Amino acid sequence: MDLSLNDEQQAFRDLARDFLDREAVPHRTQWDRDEQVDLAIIPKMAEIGFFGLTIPEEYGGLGGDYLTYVLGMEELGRADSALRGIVSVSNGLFGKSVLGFGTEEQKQEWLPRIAAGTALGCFGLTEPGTGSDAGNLTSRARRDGTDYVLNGQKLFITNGTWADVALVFARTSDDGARGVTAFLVPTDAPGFEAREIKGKLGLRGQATAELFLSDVRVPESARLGDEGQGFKIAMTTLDKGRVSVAAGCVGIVQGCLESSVSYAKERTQFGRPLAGFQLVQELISDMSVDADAARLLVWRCADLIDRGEPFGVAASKAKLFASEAAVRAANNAIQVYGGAGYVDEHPAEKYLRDARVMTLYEGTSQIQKLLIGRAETGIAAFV
Ligand code: COS
Repeated sequence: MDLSLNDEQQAFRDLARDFLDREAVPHRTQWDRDEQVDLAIIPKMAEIGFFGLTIPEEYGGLGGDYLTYVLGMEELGRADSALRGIVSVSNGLFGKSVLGFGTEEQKQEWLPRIAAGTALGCFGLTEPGTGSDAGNLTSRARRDGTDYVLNGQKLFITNGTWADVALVFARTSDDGARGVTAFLVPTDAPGFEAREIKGKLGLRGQATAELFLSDVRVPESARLGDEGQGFKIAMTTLDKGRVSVAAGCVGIVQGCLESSVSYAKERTQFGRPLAGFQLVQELISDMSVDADAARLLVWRCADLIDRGEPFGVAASKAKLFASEAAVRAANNAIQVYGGAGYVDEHPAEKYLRDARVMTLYEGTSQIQKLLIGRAETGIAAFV
């Protein structure tokens, strides 16, 4: 595998970093305090191409390779994970599901708007009663003539209150994971309601919502894939989503490293810069190794995806390692900053609060370990 970036990949990474350093980094603390990013950044991010990464040019996207996508996610994670989440869910979880499983009409209807950032998508899988046990979801879709009528509740849905369209997974039969079907539900459909969840530990700038579906009627043409194919669609999409989360975590580790180095060189104690103390260098060295190791695991996934090879287990490894590394690095960054790191004037505490959910969502660390263990042994352990 060639680890050097080509000119286009390098140019996109530079463009993304430059843009985010100007448009996001100076505002992220205030957005976090406000519990909402300034939505004016969405069209600006779309102009850079964030929402069209991996969407083919024929649907208005950049049509870039997956390595370019993960470079973008890393830069977003370094700047503000709330922004990374908005993009990863709209372009990633929603867009990739439509691209992978949609009809030509569904692709034409949604992908150009997703790529342009004029529509946001969300991914309605998790429910109050089913997080890790996604195959057991209880939302229902009942056939009524040529329509489906959806009822149920979804929880922790990123973009939920901002989205124009929700990919909703609902049960069309009682056959476990095989009874789940996916639907593209416009969020202005009668009976659809989204309520924002406030008071999160991190990712405060993004809208995380609870969705309520009460007799929401959609036509058959809103069904994504076949009846009973929903769980596979969710799992296939989450495999890629986990790469995206992992890439964002690489950005968190990188951000922790850069800010810790800079603070440790500035701040003096006992008559010398913190950076001159061996125990501080140890903290920094651990971040540096974690950044490289996590990035290599993520780039391997991108390489497998770009070559059309299976990548699910590699994605679990990348997500497991990078998310745990992000928590470690952010915790160490606070240690470098000392008391100053406990206050949001410096980025370390936000990195820690944002990192914490990375070991939970899109499959907990425990679920990743089960998937890796299952692949190594060939035995599906009892979850
Ligand atoms: N890609 C494609 N198909 C997949 C798949 C994948 N990654 N993983 C599972 N499937 C298919 C299986 O092949 C199986 O198909 P068949 O019924 O045709 O054999 C079906 O889906 C059921 O798979 P499995 O038996 O492995 O399902 P389990 O109920 O054992 O669930 C876990 C496996 C627990 C690993 C799965 O539910 C999971 O990943 N949970 C975490 C969900 C999650 O990430 N939630 C957070 C969402 S935040 S947006």
